[in-house]
Amino acid sequence: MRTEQPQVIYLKDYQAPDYLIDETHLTFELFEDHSLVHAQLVMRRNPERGAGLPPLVLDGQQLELLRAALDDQELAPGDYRLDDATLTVQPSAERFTLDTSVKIHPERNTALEGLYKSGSMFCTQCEAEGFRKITYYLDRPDVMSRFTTTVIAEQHRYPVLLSNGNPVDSGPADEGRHWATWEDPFKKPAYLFALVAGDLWCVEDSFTRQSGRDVTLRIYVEPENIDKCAHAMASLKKSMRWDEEVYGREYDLDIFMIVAVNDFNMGAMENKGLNIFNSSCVLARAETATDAAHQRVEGVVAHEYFHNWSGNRVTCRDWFQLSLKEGFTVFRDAEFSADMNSRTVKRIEDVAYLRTHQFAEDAGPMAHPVRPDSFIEISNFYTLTVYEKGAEVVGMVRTLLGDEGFRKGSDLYFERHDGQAVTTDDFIQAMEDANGADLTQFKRWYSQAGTPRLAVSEAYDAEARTYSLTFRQSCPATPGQDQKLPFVIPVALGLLDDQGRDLPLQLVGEASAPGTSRVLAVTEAEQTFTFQGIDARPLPSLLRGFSAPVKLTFPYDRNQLMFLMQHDSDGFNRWEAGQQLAVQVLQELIGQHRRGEALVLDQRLITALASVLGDTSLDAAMVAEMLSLPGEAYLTEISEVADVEAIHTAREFARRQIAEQLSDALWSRYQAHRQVSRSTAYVAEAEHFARRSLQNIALSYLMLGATPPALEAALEQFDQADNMTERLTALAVLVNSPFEAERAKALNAFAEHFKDNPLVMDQWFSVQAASPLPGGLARVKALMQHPAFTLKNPNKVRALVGAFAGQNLINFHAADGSGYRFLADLVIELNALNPQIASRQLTPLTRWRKYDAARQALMKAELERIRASGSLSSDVYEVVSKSLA
Ligand code: B3K
Ligand code: ZN
Repeated sequence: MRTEQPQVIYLKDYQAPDYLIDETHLTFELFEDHSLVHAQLVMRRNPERGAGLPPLVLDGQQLELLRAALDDQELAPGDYRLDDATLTVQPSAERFTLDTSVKIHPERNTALEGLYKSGSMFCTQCEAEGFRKITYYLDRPDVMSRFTTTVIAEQHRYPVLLSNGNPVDSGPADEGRHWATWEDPFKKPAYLFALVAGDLWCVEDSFTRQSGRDVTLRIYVEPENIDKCAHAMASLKKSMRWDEEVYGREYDLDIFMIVAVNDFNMGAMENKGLNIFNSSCVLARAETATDAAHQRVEGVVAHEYFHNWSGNRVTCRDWFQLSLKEGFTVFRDAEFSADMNSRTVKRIEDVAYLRTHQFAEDAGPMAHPVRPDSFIEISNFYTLTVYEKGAEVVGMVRTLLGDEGFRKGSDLYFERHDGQAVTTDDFIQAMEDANGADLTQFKRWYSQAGTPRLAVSEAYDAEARTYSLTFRQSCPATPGQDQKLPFVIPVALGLLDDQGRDLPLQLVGEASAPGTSRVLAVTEAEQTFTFQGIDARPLPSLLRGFSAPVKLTFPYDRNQLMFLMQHDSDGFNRWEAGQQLAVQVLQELIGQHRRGEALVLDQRLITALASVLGDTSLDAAMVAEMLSLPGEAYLTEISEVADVEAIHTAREFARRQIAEQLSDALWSRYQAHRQVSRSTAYVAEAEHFARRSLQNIALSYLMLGATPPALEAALEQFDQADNMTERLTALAVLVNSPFEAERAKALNAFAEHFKDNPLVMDQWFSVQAASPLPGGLARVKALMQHPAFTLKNPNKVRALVGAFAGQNLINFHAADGSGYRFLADLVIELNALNPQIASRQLTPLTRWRKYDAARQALMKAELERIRASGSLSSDVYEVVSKSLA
């Protein structure tokens, strides 16, 4: 907590460290009311920083210093300087050993950063700057050291003692205690340090590497969860194989461990050899986890595992380079998921998420480049821009260089920088060097914030048989960046003839057509490409596979969009055409509502969806995606000023129309799929996900009619389903229905059955918090009193508060400002408990510029109230002050 103006840290001020730490020897003595940390650091002057011995300034926060010694000489208080963030000592030789002992209080640590307790277990979270809450250190990623760690704790309470690397030795100690020593042979920055002590069971398996050596794999969980680890273990083995096959990357230790903890600020953490996971990203079995949860477990296990190379073996020089590891690793895990499941569906999900949430971030007060140039609190920069847009940037590099060129580049990158802490420039340099390419202009994607617009127009010349596309790019101003230079925008495209066939694409001046789908690199503010040999005006299919994170516009009419929906050879663009059609139709309805007119739905949307629904040759998951109308949050993002009520009313109206008019087709799809579900055991694989997703979206539509048969179907599915995917959707449709008695009964039955499973109770909270029925805030407030709810558990906060403010737009944006007041109160309370979670929950209020004047005033007033509420964490301070700037 601080009250004075916090410091801004700039990339341009980066300097290499004055000292290096070759070896780090740690001993932890864990007790119930405190813990002791003894550190021995074998250090030397950094030769890069020249001669002389400047003072050594170590990071350290919330530590009680018990002793310090330099080369075995005890230091007296006059020999060092101590403040609330640093310990300064004066070395007298180029090489020296520093010993410190500190007392800390993991048992009181509610921020869940550093060493803390989750339930009865000790665990750590050090990224980005949590290690300084464990011991005095050079807590920066360019200081890499070899660690040995000894943990001493009571044997009975903490039979399992873990740290990074390989186990070296263990044994009993006095007073019912025991110890274990771990040694990590790879040097690493402190943010990758981990320690776990607890009463844990583990599932063990092994993996044989390409080179033939076996790795032991262990997943540690609390005993009651031992039956929920199989999916994560299978995912881990698939990830290990995939990284060998696709990137040539082998695992490097003899053991790889995952530990599941209930109290965790994010999804998981890639600590070397000892990944610590939010239990929501490990535990999965049919009865308790949805298909989405299964896919998330697979994706997060892969993500953290892939970090072993993209993040750990090659790490970041400083935190401005965060996307070096995160963007690249998200790109890698998305490709893995695409290979394991349906590639097109994975792309649709990722793009829908990016366009809804990252585009909103890029248009708001916290907008920043993929490589930010300044921050106050680095925890605030684990953003959609660094992660998801960062992944898009890596994806564009691959699109521009081709698969083979990209692999050559990644091989060079890993080989050249193994064991180093590097920058995004180094990544691009390796890509350039391996391919003889020049990506100088491309690098603007790392330095310029904001979502580029790309307006496309066409011209057909019948006589010359040429067809031209003109691209005009621009990028709106973002905080600190008024003017932007042109980006390199790879546009994958095709041209369709009147039968929907792809035409050969031969640019004027080319001797032949390289193919029927190709990538044009738009590099100028305005640029025209002309194709030759085009016999009739074609229909362009632009930005196939969403080849760049831009807002592309082309003046399609609705008939053309329907044509693309049916014929585009690119599956992603078929979906995209459907979304654009739906957006046009919904915007028309929004206009009608605002003008007080009766709502009239363009029947072409029904026709288009009818043909999708009737096409049994289409992948069921694609049908489900195409039946999903753009969400309220996306409609908000693309509005100049979002009219919350109009958006909600228009979308609900369209959904009801679809439900009514396509009722027969929805019923027949629903029944056929439910029948298969009834007679098939649960399998966590793509084609089963697909079947259940279509079944569930059909049920959601059917239940809008609130007819007795729909109610009966929902109740049957709720009672009889053998898996959470079907049961939870049935619960959700009941919760959103007018059938009060059945709703209450289902909620009670569900809570009674799953009361001992916190992750399932999170789902129970979320379904209710997201319900658009009137009275949302009162329901959320009542649920906060439920015995299963606590503000101390981040999953609970996300399940209830996050779902309400992020997904229940009609209730959260209540015109009286009650939703805003509630959120601000909560942020003020969380600020003292867990600053990272407090700051995350603030996001919806930062979007105030999107709303009408009355709501803007209410939202700003709440931000101001938070600002004035007293001692703000740097996390909350940064977001509030930038939002009000
Ligand atoms: N690297 C961690 C994120 C740490 C966040 C710290 N506030 C998880 C991940 O991206 O894999
Ligand atoms: Zn990551």
